[in-house]
Formats: sequence, structure tokens, C-alpha cells
Amino acid sequence: ATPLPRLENLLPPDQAKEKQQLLDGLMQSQASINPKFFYDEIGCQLFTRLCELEEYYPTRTEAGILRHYAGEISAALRPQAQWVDLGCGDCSKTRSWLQHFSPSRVIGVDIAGDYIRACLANIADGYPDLECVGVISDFTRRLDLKDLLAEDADSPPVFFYPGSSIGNFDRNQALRLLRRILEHCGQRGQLLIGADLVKPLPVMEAAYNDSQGLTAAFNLNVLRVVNRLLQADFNPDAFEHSAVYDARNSRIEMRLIATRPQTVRLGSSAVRQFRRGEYIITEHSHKYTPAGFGLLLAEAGFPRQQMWTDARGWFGIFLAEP
Ligand code: AVI
Repeated sequence: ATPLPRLENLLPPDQAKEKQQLLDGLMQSQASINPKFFYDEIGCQLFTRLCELEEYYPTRTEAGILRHYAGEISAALRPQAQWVDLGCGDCSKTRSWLQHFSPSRVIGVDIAGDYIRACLANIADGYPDLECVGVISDFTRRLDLKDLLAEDADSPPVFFYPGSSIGNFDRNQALRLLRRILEHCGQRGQLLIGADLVKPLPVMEAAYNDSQGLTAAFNLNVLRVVNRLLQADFNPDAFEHSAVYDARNSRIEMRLIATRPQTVRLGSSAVRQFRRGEYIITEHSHKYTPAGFGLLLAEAGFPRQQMWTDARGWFGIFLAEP
């Protein structure tokens, strides 16, 4: 049998700070929940399903671009690079990419440890000579892969950050994350990143208000996550999903709207009242113009860029270099 892949745990053992930030967000006059809390086991399953919806165009559009330009993109990557999949999830995107590119090794980074181990084992089965390393880490807070990358110092890293997850950060957070990636790039590192592009409003709004209600279920599930983490007593039946495009900020805003006045207990020491119609912001999903995303990359320290897009210009895959 193939040995289990190596797994490094870089998560801080104490989650107290995380819980405090969650509580602080809920107690602000404009309540908010960081979208990273969507992804418990049920949230991950709902997300996987919603990515397959016809209305949710980003996943299949991005996959189509990667397929169509696989030859060109892989030719632009440094040969024998260390492939670092940020937010690797079930590693399916990396796995399909291995048909086109042979890295010196694969490093999968995600917050869900058991999941990564199983997924990397899955890759290792198909590619027994390829070294696979899993890193359990919340890279949105801290990226600490320098020692790991230094083990294979001759191979520069290619950071793979697909899915337009960068769009879930505001500009400053996105810059911070991109700069952290840059610190790991050295002179020869690269970043292959997906960004969702501005497109006609009905297409964007339908993607976040799908007719099967999967996005609504995904959004409401975060209240169950909060209940568990904070020993809170949110009633998901007393909130409804909403997603609207905010043209001024070029982003979809997902909300959970209180359908009646209510008092929610947030653990043993905090209580939050909601008026009817008051809402919690659960996610921003930024949509970029190609030039706007290029500027963000350049400002972060990645001035050299190439972009591939689909025929309608709905999604961009950028290869960025210092
Ligand atoms: C993970 N992220 C890029 C998704 C997005 O489109 O912003 C999360 C999502 N929210 C609702 N549907 C999908």
C-alpha cells in the first residue's frame, strides 16, 4: 500500500482569538460573519454541489479556460516547480492539472486536515513517484511555508490559487495575502490565480441566488457553525438569504436577513438583538475588470502578468511573477 502522505499542522492550537473575532463581528452595529466560517463539513458539501450548478458559472468557466489553454499555461510555468495548492479542498483541480504539468512535488494547503490527507493520498495513488505534502493551515491569517519550500531549494514554487477565492477578501486583505505569497516566491516563483470578472448583472446575481436554493442553504448553514463555535442559539428559520450586486464596490454582498425581531444569545456573556429586516453580512465576492485585477497584482509586487480568459470574458486566469 502507498504510505500516507506527510502532513504538517501549522494551525495555532488556541482558537480563542478566532472566536473573539467572530463574536466582535456579530456585535458590531452592522453585524458580519467572516466567510471562512461557511466551510464546516456540511458547508463544504453544499459548496461542492453549488459549484456544479448551471447558474454558478465561475467553476466551470475557470475549468474551461484551464482546459483550453492547458498547453500554453503549462509552457509558461517553471519546469519542475513545487506546486502549492492554496485551499486545495478535495485536490481535484490539482489532480486534473497533473495531466498537463509535472511538478517536483505537490504541497496542498487547507484548513481541513483529514480531508487533505485523504485527497493527497488519492493523488499519491495515481502518481506514486510524486512527493505530496499536506499542510493544515489557515493561510488567510498566516502563510509559513518557507522551511518546507527550502527543502527543495532548486525548485521554485508555483502558487495555485483558483476559484476566485481572492474575491472574498477586501482590497487590503487581498493585498496582504498576495504579499505573503510574494515573500515565498523568491526571484523565480509564480502565482497562478483565478479572478471572477465583471459581467452582466443578471448573470452575477443569478449565480448567488440559484433556483435550487443551494446558495441559500450554504449561507444559512453558517448560523449552525456559529452556534457550535460560540454556543449561540441562532434559529436559521428566522433568517433568509439574500445576495445583491453592489456596483459601487464591484461585489456581490451576501446577507442573512432577520425575518422577525429576535434576541440571540452568543455564548454565556453576550446577547444580540435583531430588528425585523436587519441583516448580517456573510460574504463579499469581488468582481474585477482585467485591468483592475492586474493593478491589484502589481501593487502587491507582481508586475509581470499574463491573462487567459473565456470567449465571453467572464473569468480570468492570471499568471503573475515578481
Ligand atoms: C469561494 N468563493 C470564491 C465563492 C464565491 O463565489 O465568492 C463562495 C460562494 N459564495 C456563494 N457561492 C459561492
